[in-house]
Amino acid sequence: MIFTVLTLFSEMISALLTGGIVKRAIEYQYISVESINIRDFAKDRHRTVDDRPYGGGCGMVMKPEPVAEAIRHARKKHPEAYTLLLTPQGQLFNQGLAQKLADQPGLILVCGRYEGIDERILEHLVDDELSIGDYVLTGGELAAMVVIDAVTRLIPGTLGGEYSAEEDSFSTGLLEYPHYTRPRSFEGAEVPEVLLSGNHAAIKEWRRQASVVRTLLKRPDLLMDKHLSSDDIRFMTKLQKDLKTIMGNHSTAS
Ligand code: 6GU
Repeated sequence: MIFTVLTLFSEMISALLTGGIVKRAIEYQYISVESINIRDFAKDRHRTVDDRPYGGGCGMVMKPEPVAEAIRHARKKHPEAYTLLLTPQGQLFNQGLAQKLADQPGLILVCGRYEGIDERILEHLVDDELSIGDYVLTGGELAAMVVIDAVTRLIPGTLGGEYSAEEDSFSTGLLEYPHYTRPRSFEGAEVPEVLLSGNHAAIKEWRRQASVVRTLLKRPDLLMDKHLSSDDIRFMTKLQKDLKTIMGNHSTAS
């Protein structure tokens, strides 16, 4: 996967490449990350990249010419790549989208700054717009880093043999089960007995049920359109029954 980031702040992107899985993925050549400075495509003496908005109003707008030139340059180099503009107005990024992007041969990530980019860039030069959440950042660079990180770890091989992305929260549609390591007793809190049992079937069942309970408690919205197995349904029916019993014992009716 070739990531090409078009930005005014290449040094921000460099921070992502200095450690962890992304650094290793570059070393093993699963991915490459190149930053292109949009300012290098400004034509005037002052290398101007922004200007005042037509119609008035506060803030500056990124001029279309340098951005267009930068995108064309990147596309010429990587004709197969999918071009994304990072903007709070874009489609919300999630795990499903990360998976789709991971199947692309390359991504060109265009980072906006100031109040936004001239609208005409959007109409002709990008394939899609992406947002990483309903809040406003000062620029697209952090969003581009989020996309690079989430997509990289889905590329086969990047996580190393010891771990797979298949059990991730969101990949299964459920939150992940809780994890424990040594010591067995930590400040009075014990590791659940079943995890010490060596009974793999029981551990698998416990983890699945823990995932269901966590999702139910923390992110019930995820369960609304999730296909649950018959085991899950049976488990949830039992939970429902237990809850009813408990509630019955604490009835406020009388
Ligand atoms: Cl992609 N850009 C900016 N500037 N703000 C954001 C965002 C992107 N996603 C959420 N907020």
